[in-house]
Amino acid sequence: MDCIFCKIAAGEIPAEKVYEDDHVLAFHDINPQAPLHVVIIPRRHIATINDIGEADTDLMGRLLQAAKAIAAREGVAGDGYRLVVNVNRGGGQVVFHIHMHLMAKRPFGWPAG
Ligand code: D5M
Repeated sequence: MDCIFCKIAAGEIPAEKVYEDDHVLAFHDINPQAPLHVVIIPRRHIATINDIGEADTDLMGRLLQAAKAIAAREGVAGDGYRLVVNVNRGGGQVVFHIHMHLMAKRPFGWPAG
């Protein structure tokens, strides 16, 4: 499968990892939109949030647990951070392997752009 995030998860493409466990991997975004911008992915390929099933409920929770751990480790939990999941092209998704963006260390407006 020609998926860049699968290749990162398989170690075939380098990434600046900040977190990993058996199910989840996180690395610095190659095109950061904030001073801290981390991409958090499930190791298993799922294209979009539209494709998750009941059996993926625990895995999706693990993405949030990883985000919490990374925020604490990076020292941004108290000040705050932005978590974003883009879904399909209309939602701004470019890489079709589910991922959560963790961004911090700058102000964030609302509604999101
Ligand atoms: O966001 C996809 C994100 O993935 C985008 O912010 C760039 C990032 N990206 C793409 N390729 C790489 C590699 N090789 N390393 C690190 N980050 C990467 P989306 O939500 O799909 O718009």
